[in-house]
Amino acid sequence: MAYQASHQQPATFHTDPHETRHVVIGLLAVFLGVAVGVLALVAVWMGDSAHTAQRQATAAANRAAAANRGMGGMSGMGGMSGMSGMSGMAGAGAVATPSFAGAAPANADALASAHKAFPAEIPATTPGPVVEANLSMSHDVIQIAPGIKYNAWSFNGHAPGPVIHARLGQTVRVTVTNHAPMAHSVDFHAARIAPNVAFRDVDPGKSFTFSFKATAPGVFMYHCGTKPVLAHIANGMYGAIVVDPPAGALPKADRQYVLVASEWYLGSDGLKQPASLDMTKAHQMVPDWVTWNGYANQYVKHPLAANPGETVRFWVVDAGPSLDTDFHVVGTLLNRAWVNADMSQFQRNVQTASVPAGGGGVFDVKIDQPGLYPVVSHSFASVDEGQVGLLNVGNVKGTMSH
Ligand SMILES: [Cu+2]
Repeated sequence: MAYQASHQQPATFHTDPHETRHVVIGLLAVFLGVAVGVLALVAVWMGDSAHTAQRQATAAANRAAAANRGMGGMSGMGGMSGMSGMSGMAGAGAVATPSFAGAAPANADALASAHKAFPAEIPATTPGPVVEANLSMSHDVIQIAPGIKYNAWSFNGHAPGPVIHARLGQTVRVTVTNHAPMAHSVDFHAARIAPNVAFRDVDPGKSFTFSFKATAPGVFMYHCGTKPVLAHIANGMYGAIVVDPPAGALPKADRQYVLVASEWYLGSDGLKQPASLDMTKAHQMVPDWVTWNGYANQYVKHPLAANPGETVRFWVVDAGPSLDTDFHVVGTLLNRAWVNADMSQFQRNVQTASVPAGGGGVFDVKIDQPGLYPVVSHSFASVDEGQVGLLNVGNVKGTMSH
């Protein structure tokens, strides 16, 4: 009963002016002493911060130098073809190429219309205890925007790679076959497995199989984990795996779409010749293009569809390599947001939900009014660089004016 004891002795006040002066001087002295101590601590902290900043700068320079050495190793392994996915080394003092954002040939609109959009509809699950994920690694010229060619490294010839759809408790058997001129690997975020074994480098011409059990529901990234990982992801080696929770565990969805966000860092405009990765831009995180499912604005010309009143579920992965996605659907709220793809709970009526690089999120919208609803990252630089699609509710005509 300490609080009672403190009230047993009423406080007394000194009224003698001399004593008051002594008390004030004493308090002042104590205050100054404390202030000097605090200043000393601040000085020490500032010195330490400067050291930390210097250490971080040195570490960054070392990482960049190591990345360059990694590139050298690749060119040794793969010759010119191995190097074709790379330009603009990231060494100290390296200067990024200018921005090629928005580059477009004269017939860009026709090319956008003719482009076959990456299927965003979730693929069917596989019956039985095992899901086969066959991933072929290769180096291919792909298109990342109308008329923009890119020297990609890919799974199954496309970036993103195929969407894998598993159910909780199924075994995912992954077979990677390397048709590329350099080593690659695959890292599944949905797996609980020793990475030094399962995610190991696979040499050119070789094949490797490993299995893991899908122990958690959600949507997860998979990607090449070969060093430098920044380059392998930036060049297109990523995809999504959806793991369904048990039947009936989630509210019913009428439509389900999988969207993989990623950035592209180009060493040239990619109009005449395919562009290759600019590692300096990648380090600086200043992309030329940002995309849903690997191609700028593809769902503007080829919108995702829904009927009024339907629940549409988006399974979203942000492949990065470095930027987050701030998921937002213009004209509505996210009725349910399983943030970070934690399927055990959802938030309601969320305006924008963050999907971190290397992470996922699951979002439901239910739109009653027919119209065109843009699906964006509300980090709007990314919209300007191509990360926008349309959800066409009720098969309305026309397109967005903004
Ligand atoms: Cu790779």
